[in-house]
Amino acid sequence: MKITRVEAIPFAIPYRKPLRFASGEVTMAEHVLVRVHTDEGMTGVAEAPPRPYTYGETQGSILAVIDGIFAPQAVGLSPWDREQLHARLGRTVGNPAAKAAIDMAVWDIIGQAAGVPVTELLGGYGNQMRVAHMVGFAEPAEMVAEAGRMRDTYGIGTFKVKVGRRPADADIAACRALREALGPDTELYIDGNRGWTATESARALRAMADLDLQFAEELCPADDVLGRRWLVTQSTIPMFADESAPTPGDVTRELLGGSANGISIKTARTGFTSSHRILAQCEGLGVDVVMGNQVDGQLGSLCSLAFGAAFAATSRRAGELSNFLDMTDDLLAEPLQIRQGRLRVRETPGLGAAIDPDKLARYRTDQ
Ligand code: MUC
Ligand code: MG
Repeated sequence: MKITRVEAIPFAIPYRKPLRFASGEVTMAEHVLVRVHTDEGMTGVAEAPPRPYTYGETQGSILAVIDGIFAPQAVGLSPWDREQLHARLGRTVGNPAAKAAIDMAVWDIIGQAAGVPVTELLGGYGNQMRVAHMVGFAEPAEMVAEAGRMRDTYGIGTFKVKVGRRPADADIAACRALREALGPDTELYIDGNRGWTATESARALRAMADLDLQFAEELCPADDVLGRRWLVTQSTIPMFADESAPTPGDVTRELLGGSANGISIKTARTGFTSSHRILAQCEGLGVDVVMGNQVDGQLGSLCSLAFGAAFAATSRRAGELSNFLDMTDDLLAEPLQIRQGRLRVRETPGLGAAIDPDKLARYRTDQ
């Protein structure tokens, strides 16, 4: 079997309400659908969400790098030669979401060819994950109402609260209001998207010390090298690296440099191949992981779920799998359904991600 074509299709689906966080905001899912075709008629799919404020990629840059560099490197390879594909894509620096989408679409083909779900191919630990929902910036009462709606409608019991505003008091008040409204059994953690300095972060953590936060993600920039190390020594909760650790090398630097003691794994930026490497690194070092979300649509969330459910370490915590709930529509023919706070992987070979052709025709922006 040979790869014959790699298609990169831009699409735009509006959000019902924007998701706001310290490094940016998302109002429209302007993502890229990647379809990898083979000479045996099998097609693999994945999506690439551009996050310019995190990795510098835009929808246009993802299209250009796939059409101009990655597609020619992939065409002619067998989908099974994924390490060869990985090596070829790796010759170009950066472009994590573009590379990850091709990698995952190829794994989708491998699953279809083998007749097994990708989750089983990757590890086969389980078939479901608990879901964590991300609550963006708003007034505390609005954030409480959103979390309550997610709990009541979908049974979600874990929330990641976006922080990093200045002054920090708005975030401290929101976290306190969420803890008071949701009670002690709800799991809460925070993500600063580098909005604070290390000293602002330390002060905010002290003010929230009684809120039983599980961990804190990326409160200050990784380039504040000594400040971040100092913050880790101050903190009574684990400090997770997200956008500061998008490659295995960055993970090593953050962990061994003492700048983080947990890692967010995002298939949207490391696909299945590099996510697996990062997971093995973290397990070997005895470091906790969480399955993160790059504000993915349903296809991206299905990919995170397929990976997260495949391993014990990634299944332990709730995975961030619910950002798609805020989109007005999606491309998947069979929508994801969160029930009792959980998402189940599909039993179909590959990813089980059939694309609705009418929806794709409606939302693609290249025709
Ligand atoms: C997160 O965890 O930071 C926001 C920007 C991005 O790249 O991912 C999201 C969520
Ligand atoms: Mg984050």
